[in-house]
Amino acid sequence: MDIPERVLQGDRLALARLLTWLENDQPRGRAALDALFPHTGKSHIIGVTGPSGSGKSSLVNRLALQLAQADGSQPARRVAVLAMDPSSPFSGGALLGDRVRMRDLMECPEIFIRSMASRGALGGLARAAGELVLALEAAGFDIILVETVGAGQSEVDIARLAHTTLVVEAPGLGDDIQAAKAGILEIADILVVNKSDKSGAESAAHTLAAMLEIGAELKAETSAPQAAWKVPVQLTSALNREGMVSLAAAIHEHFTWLNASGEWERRAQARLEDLFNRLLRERLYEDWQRSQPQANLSEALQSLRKRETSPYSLIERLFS
Ligand SMILES: Nc1nc2c(ncn2[C@@H]2O[C@H](COP(=O)(O)OP(=O)(O)OP(=O)(O)O)[C@@H](O)[C@H]2O)c(=O)[nH]1
Ligand SMILES: [Mg+2]
Repeated sequence: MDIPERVLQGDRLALARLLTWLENDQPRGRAALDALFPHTGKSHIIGVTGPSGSGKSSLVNRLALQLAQADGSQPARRVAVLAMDPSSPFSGGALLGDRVRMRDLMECPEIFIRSMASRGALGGLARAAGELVLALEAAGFDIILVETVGAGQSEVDIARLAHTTLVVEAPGLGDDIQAAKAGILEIADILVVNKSDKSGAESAAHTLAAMLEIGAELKAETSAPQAAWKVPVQLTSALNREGMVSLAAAIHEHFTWLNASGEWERRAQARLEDLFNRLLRERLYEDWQRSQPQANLSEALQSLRKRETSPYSLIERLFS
């Protein structure tokens, strides 16, 4: 049996191999994804972002377990976790902590975990994250949790990849206001204040709720009146496993809203178009680069370095 067929049947080794091909941008990965594409589009993609150290990995760990198990209103679900790993060959180590924390997930057969090197990636996501998510969709996971690198910047990319974006804050990081400035609150569908076991969590939650309120009023003034989603603020403690039932319920509510409002379809389309545009850009660039005599480019860059030609005129010249 070939890789796409095995992936469709839930073969985890085949899935792991496919993810590696995609991560390394191998042609056989693209060929497999080509075959799998009709089977994508059904998973609920949940992005988890927020400042470094707010507890994203710990929360994802607990949340995955919560979402995988059946509760009063929900059946058991198959959950995949895709975590961006910022560790460089020089600093190493970063993932090791996550691995230890994720150990209880490894023993849970409903949950699949994968980390992905995100060195040099912008916006908190690795370049091929979108392709890996497509492969996970084809593998039939009901829910895909994607944890970004905690840069504390505005990780808007994740909001374009996910149906539901969780922004995770925590008291004591001293950057609540910082985060709001960087526009990270704007991308939140659900705001999580983690480390509720620490002092200052409740007041941080109140401050953030007030900021969201102001943001929502401003938005209401500028955009068309529609069934707007009101961003809830959820207090959790990943450490003490508190607030997970309520967070899972908020996620389900957002899922219901996405479907009722037409946002599910709109976000799904935007995601596909993003992926298509990126692949198109890469392809055009590669083709163009291949068609250029090497001497042309080196010469052009030389005159750029000497500041004889501006980047603008250089591009005009190369295309004329
Ligand atoms: N007190 C307390 N500590 C927590 C909680 N959740 C996570 N932590 C601790 O906070 C630290 C950071 O947790 P991580 O889960 O690695 O945070 P992260 O946001 O994934 O960090 P990066 O991936 O480096 O951005 C660890 O020492 C955790 O044990 C919590 O609910 N309460
Ligand atoms: Mg982490």
